[in-house]
Amino acid sequence: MTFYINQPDGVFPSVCSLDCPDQCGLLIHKENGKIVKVEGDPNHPVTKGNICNKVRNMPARIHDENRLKYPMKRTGAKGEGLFERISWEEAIQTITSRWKELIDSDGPESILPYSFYGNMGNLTAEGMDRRFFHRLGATRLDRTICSAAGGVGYQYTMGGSYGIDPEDTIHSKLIIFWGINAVSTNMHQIALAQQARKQNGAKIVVIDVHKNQTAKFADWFIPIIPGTDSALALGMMHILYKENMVDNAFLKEYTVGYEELRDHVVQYDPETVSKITGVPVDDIYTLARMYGGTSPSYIRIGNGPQHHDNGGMCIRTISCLPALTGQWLVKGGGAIKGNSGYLAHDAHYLQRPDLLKNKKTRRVNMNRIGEALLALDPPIKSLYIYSSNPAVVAPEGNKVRKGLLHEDLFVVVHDLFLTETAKYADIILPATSSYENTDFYTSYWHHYVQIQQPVIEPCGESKSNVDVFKLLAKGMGYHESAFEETEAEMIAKSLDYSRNPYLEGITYESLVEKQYVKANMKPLFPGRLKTPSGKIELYSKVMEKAGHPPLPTYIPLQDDGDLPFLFIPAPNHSFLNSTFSNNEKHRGLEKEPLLHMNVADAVERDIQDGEIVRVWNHRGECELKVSVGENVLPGVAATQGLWQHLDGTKQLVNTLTPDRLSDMGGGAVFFSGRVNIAKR
Ligand SMILES: Nc1nc2c(c(=O)[nH]1)N[C@H]1C(S)=C(S)[C@@H](COP(=O)(O)OP(=O)(O)OC[C@H]3O[C@@H](n4cnc5c(=O)[nH]c(N)nc54)[C@H](O)[C@@H]3O)O[C@H]1N2
Ligand SMILES: Nc1nc2c(c(=O)[nH]1)N[C@H]1C(S)=C(S)[C@@H](COP(=O)(O)OP(=O)(O)OC[C@H]3O[C@@H](n4cnc5c(=O)[nH]c(N)nc54)[C@H](O)[C@@H]3O)O[C@H]1N2
Ligand code: SF4
Ligand SMILES: [Mo]
Repeated sequence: MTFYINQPDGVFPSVCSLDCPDQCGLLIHKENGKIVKVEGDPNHPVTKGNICNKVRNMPARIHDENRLKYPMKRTGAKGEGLFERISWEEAIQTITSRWKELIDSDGPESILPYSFYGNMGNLTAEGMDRRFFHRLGATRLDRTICSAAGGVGYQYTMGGSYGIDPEDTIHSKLIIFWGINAVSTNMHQIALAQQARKQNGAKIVVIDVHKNQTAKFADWFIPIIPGTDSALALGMMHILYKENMVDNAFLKEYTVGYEELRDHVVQYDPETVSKITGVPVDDIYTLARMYGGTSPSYIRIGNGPQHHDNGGMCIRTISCLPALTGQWLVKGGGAIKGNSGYLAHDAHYLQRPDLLKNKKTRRVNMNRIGEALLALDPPIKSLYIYSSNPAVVAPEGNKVRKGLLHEDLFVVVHDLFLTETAKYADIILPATSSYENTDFYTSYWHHYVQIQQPVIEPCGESKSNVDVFKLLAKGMGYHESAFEETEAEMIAKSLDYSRNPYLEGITYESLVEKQYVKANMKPLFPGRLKTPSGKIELYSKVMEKAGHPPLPTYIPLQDDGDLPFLFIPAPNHSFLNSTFSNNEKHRGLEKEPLLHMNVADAVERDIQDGEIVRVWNHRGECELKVSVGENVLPGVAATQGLWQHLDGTKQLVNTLTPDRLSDMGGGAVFFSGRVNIAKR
């Protein structure tokens, strides 16, 4: 396995580790032991040699002089950002002795891990770490910040994270990008759509609250009032039933509740839906008739609509549409919300929840991390943060940062950089980049499993998540063999998972040999879904039991006060969440965050294009440069990018976002907050 590392020069296959659906195949060019160029691997069947600009500029990040190179301990006041170098021995000794004391005095649940998918490698993101914290008996973290609400909503309809094969979407004749900024966030779906456009004359429709790059790529952009998408989908269903554009044979064979749904959607007539969504009545008819009359039609369901109070129900509702027109039986027809179900590996083996020994340890929802640090009783006394940057990405940012400053909280941060979060650490540990590790990757969009073998030596004294948790286990005196396994063993055993037939034949050896191996795909239909009925559940008894309306329904957003704007702080093109926002090169590409507002709102407030405005609510305040125009509807303010704090700037958008939980899955509601805007 040290094969690539041992060659100082060459070109080596790799995989992009970022939390991005495309999970590109890469070629890493190495000279004198350093990465000098990253390009797409033309042999990757889906990504085909094309990669985004942010990863083309990855060498600047990997060899950035600001990479953390050795462990450090805090020397100044909490949050001041003053640290001095220590050895790994001292770091591990400090952490484990503090944890042993805490376990004696307050119990293991006084310790909380906090992580997300800064590196999507399965061993890195949810392997040795989970084993370690299960063994310790720490408070458990519900990792809900990204797609929890939509995941649950989609599951109610479809039984799990199963959509169509994106490679089939070149056959589509209508492609709807619904609340996804795919030009920035799923660029190979755009490439496939472009191919469909060329070869089949496919029409591309974008439904969004912001006329962003994806909206500009569309043949038809439909602006919608935030949080109202389920009403639009229900209005489409109303017309599909009324005008006999539904596929009755499919509904009968493969769904439950299609008759109840027909009666239920009578109330969502286009006039009513237009008032809710802001979409003109004629456009609702045109969209429904286009959808009902075009085959294959494909909906790429994004993360935007589910980052709302009603996000779960919204995705549950949109995901009913392809069933109405029987599109699941057509190659290139159907939908993708996520596809992770196909590549599910043996999580029980990898994460070892049995090490908890049936202890019912408490759970903290990561979207409430600020609240948990400030108010949980008994309190959290130590927080171990890795592969995530909560001081920037978590909602109610002021609460989060106040919580991190607590004198009694012992904070450890493991990262590649001194992030906004790391500034609050008592101990900082340096992390390797994915190019320095062994791991395996399973895309949540395409159907390929991929392997990463280390290409370069670790930067300075940095260590992978797997290695750090092995050291911590040793320091804690844990002797289970789970903490001894090699990466190769862990990959092999995770993939040896007979409960998922799609993985059959995919082994560690086949990955080493081929780099990319496709799941054994077969179409979803004909077949049995993992819903209780085995069919698409247009009517869901499980939802009813959980207290939700059993049929798709429009539920308005929660009351967030009466400030005039709904605030939509989405990701941007050149960063990956907050990753890259601390790298010179990428900041330069992005220049600065803009706040888009409608010209009517700007005129009313005497705000000029290009000036810096104050954006605030009861949670906090930001200052952003305004872009006045028609990119958003009146009453909407959109910005992009999770910028780190720079001295003298107020650009931490999550200062303004609510930490309420969505209707399903305990998801985040980044886009359901209200703000006011005024001249500075
Ligand atoms: N370049 C880049 N790529 C990324 C990321 C990144 O930060 N940068 N992040 C990665 C991650 S972790 C994720 S989860 C994905 C997310 O990528 P996407 O699925 O694209 O999700 P978002 O960017 O959160 O939001 C998508 C769109 O939803 C719109 N939106 C907000 N509210 C509503 C609404 O109520 N209705 C409708 N119709 N639209 C709405 C926003 O304007 C935005 O254009 O991207 C991944 N890829
Ligand atoms: N306002 C607003 N907020 C949002 C969103 C939004 O749309 N709007 N999107 C949300 C979504 S969808 C998501 S997924 C979250 C993402 O939020 P995060 O999970 O915090 O993602 P990043 O900001 O990319 O931070 C990842 C961190 O992990 C570090 N890292 C990378 N690889 C490794 C490794 O191998 N080991 C260790 N120890 N560290 C590593 C990186 O250097 C980086 O600092 O943000 C959420 N926050
Ligand atoms: S961030 Fe996404 S598009 Fe860019 S290289 Fe990685 S997987 Fe590909
Ligand atoms: Mo995400």
